[in-house]
Amino acid sequence: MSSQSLSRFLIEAHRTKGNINADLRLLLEVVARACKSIAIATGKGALGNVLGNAGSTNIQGEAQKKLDVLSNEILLEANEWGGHLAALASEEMDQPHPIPHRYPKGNYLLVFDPLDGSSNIDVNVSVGTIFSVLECPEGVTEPDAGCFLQPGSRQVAAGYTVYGPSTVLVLTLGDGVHQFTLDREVGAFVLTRSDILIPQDTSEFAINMSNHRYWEAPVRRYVDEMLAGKDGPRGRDFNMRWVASMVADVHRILTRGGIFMYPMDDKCRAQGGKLRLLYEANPMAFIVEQAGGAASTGHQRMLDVQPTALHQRVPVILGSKNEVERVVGYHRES
Ligand code: AHM
Ligand code: MG
Repeated sequence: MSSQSLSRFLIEAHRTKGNINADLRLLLEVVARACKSIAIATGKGALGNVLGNAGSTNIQGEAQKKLDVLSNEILLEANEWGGHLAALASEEMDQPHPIPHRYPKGNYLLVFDPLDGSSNIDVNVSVGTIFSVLECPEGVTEPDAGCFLQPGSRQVAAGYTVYGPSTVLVLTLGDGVHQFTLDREVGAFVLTRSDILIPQDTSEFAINMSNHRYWEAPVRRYVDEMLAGKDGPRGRDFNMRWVASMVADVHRILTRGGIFMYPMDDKCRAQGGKLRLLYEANPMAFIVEQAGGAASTGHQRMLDVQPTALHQRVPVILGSKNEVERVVGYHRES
């Protein structure tokens, strides 16, 4: 069977299935092209003088890495002139980036975490890009931050890339989840898995265990029961993994199942959680649900959360459906 490129996949989604239009097709092609450039930059490592801090901080008060800044610029430059976007927003920018007046405007809003897991850059562990596509509210020509405050259920597409041993791009258009692997010789993303399904049950969990004493009772109960293994109420052993790059942890779950949690805890309570709703939690929740999994804050389906701020944070629990439902059940009981 001949291999299918991302371009062909998108053309067929447009022409045959009709689930995207020409503008959305262009948008996704452009994001994928920008991700190829980011893959090249991250791949150069110390040789490209891209490691280390940029010497600046972002709106969240986090020190920006050189690659955070570079990846943000790559995505901005690639996307602002194509005529498919009304505005862009990013983890690395306080406010949305308007489309310069010299370019035509389109109807979509793009929001992204340009380089997720950036604490892993300098130690040569997988990082990635997360993106979400929304429609610009009708009649708005100069979108502000308020235009981005749409629940995740309104996303028209979402995806992420992992810059790991290979570069993969995982995409949903609301019609299943598909994985493309970058063919470095040809310079094209090639379809390598379609209609990905997350197993409903799992024996693997991902959480930053060092926060154990800060967690709330339901999460502590859930994790403690897994740690008790064969001797506890679950009656079997569990395995733990934590990459500290959400993209890599979620990708493992899409590959062999599992549950990922960055729950509410006493350390992040004041800011509402650790991970960001619009460009981390929502795109991943859309992908995970489309792959048959579940995503919740512990109290509410992630995709139903009504955002109130561009850089809003939320507790995140996602992955294999039966395990997510168990944690949500423990929240309900408490
Ligand atoms: P970032 O977007 O600044 O890289 O932060 C998000 C990352 C996630 O990828 C990851 O799950 C989490 O932060 C790791 O947090 P911790 O350092 O507590 O393990
Ligand atoms: Mg991130």
